[in-house]
Amino acid sequence: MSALGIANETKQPSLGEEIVARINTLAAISETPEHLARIFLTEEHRKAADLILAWMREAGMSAHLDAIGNVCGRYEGDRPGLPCLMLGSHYDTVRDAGKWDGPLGVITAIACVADLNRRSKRLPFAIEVVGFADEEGVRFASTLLGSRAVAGTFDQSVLNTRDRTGTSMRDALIQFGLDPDHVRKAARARGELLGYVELHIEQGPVLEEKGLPVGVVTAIAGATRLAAEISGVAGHAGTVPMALRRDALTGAAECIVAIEQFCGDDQAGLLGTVGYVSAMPGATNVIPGKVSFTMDIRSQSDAHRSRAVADILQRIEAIAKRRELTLQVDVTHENRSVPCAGWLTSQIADAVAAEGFAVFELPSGAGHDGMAMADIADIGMIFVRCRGGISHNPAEHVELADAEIGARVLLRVIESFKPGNAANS
Ligand code: HGY
Ligand code: MN
Ligand code: MN
Repeated sequence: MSALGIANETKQPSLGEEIVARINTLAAISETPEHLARIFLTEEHRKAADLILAWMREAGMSAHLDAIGNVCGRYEGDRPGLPCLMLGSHYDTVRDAGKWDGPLGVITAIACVADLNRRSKRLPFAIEVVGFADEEGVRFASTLLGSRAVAGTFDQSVLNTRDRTGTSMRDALIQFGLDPDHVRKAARARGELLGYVELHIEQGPVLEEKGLPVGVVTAIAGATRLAAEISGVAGHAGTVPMALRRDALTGAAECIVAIEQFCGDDQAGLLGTVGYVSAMPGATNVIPGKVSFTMDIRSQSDAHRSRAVADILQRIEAIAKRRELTLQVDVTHENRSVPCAGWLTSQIADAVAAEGFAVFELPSGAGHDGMAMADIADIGMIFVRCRGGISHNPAEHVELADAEIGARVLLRVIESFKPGNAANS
């Protein structure tokens, strides 16, 4: 404070203030200013990576861009080369996104390391922070690309998938300055990681309803994503009688409503979403001849999800058959449910309690990079409350006080971290 009692302008902002400021700075890096979109292997990806790498270095980490475009920072332990506790989340977004989904975990982890660094505190293990380059799978019909590369489970065949403009992932990597044949260099070995902890917004309304700023995640629900194509016969809107039409779009519409009804009638919390539809040739006076749409089916139980996908396919096949349409369906993505490790969950719960909050455990209905990281490390997750449970929406919001509490919990998890028996097995 100055003699006049005015706060010194160089005062270190609180963790929450720093996090919120950086969330806003990162959100300005977008394909368009009106709608936040930061998509894999674009100019915005590059700008965001450069910014996050600079934040990592400022926090006392060595930092580099890896072979798939993830940003990776490392803060050494009390001697160099120790195995690490890895913290991370993603910095790509969906289209017309909120600014917290993904970046909150990356920025909070960096803020925690910066705090340790300011106190010159070294731990008996290293800390690594990873910002994954593609979790959402917006550009190519495949999700968790960044974390799969780190987990060593990146499927080389996805390099041949094309975005909606026809650019293959292989070419997009080359244009970005990366070598598609070297993606495997991003892979880490199980023994290098003591565990993986991800902080993320809840993306649902449960914590708000409970009046709690943070929650302890027990498991991440599995998901199946499918791409459907329905073909009928394109025709003249003014000449083909209604009874003689084979309209692909009305067929797709009936399928979409059937999916909604099937999932709505399910008593075990099945979720089904058709998030993308495209009709061809796409003119007011032409009966649609071909329609593509996606399906995203989720459940806490893998067995229930598999049965539901089979039942849904049976129903939409019957609709297509009755309407004399042909239906082609491909599975584009399949993730099993992933449990969080009990020993990490209990360390997170202890940190929440030590910060003075009730420990509340909940599963994640959304997918997260932890699903891929579970292949090489035990995982734990901290959820932070978001307003109205709204996510994948520009209205997504986290209060500064909750960002601060999330950071305090993560910092406590880091400083009290004890490797579990299951780690490195
Ligand atoms: O779709 C998901 O669950 C995640 O937000 N990518
Ligand atoms: Mn998301
Ligand atoms: Mn996310």
